[in-house]
Amino acid sequence: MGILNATPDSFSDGGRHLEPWRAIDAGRQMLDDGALIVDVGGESTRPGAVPVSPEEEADRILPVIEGLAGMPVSVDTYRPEVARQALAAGAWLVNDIGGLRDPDMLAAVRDAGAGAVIMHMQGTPRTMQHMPQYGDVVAEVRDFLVDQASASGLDDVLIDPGIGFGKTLEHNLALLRNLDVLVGTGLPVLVGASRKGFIGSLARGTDAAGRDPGSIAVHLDAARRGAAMVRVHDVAAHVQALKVQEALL
Ligand code: HH2
Repeated sequence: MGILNATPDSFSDGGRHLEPWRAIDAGRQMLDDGALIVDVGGESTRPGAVPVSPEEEADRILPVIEGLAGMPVSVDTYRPEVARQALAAGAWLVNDIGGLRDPDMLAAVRDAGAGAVIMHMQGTPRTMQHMPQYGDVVAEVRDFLVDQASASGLDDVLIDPGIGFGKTLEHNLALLRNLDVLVGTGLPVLVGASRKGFIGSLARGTDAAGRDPGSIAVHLDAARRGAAMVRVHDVAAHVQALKVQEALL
């Protein structure tokens, strides 16, 4: 899954794809490079991010989704009204960081006969990194994802532990080291670690632009442990790494 943020302030690609033609070109390039789907977002959800209005979010993403019509596109939104418009404009899948907790979001996905990514998040982007707390992070995340997937009644879902969404470094590592627990649910697992802060913490001081090597390391490991999909900024580098790994297994 290639990440395409039509935002001014995303932590890694903010501002690069704000004009629709740039975003459409970048999305086509990701598909050419081997992405299975392009994930179009119109609001940054990095820690501390301030929400934009639904109108602003829709204005940013709809021209991009329309420009990629007929191609595999998901929409990265937690707002049902934005999801409905994106699905009508041609998106195939809703990537909901809210984990389908909002009944209107579930209705939007159902009405369109679409699929969804159900992601786990503790708190909200504004506050989630203040003091995330769990008893057993792996079991709690698994139970939430399995419950949401089965309550949704949808045929086509992926589950995602939500790396960095209300999680400390130790929580992220526990989820990645124990990915078999999520894979063991039988639901396809998506992992999104691309350029995230915990990679900077492990490789001290590396800024977002320098975190692709660490991102590839995490995603290769996730694929070996059975992840069905990884959500990444640098599609070409990941496709190459995954192909080589596959040949070696
Ligand atoms: N991470 C981000 C956004 N959406 N969706 C899923 N399913 N999984 C993730 O891990 C995930 C996500 C945050 O990353 P990014 O889109 O690169 O940045 P920003 O939120 O600043 O736009």
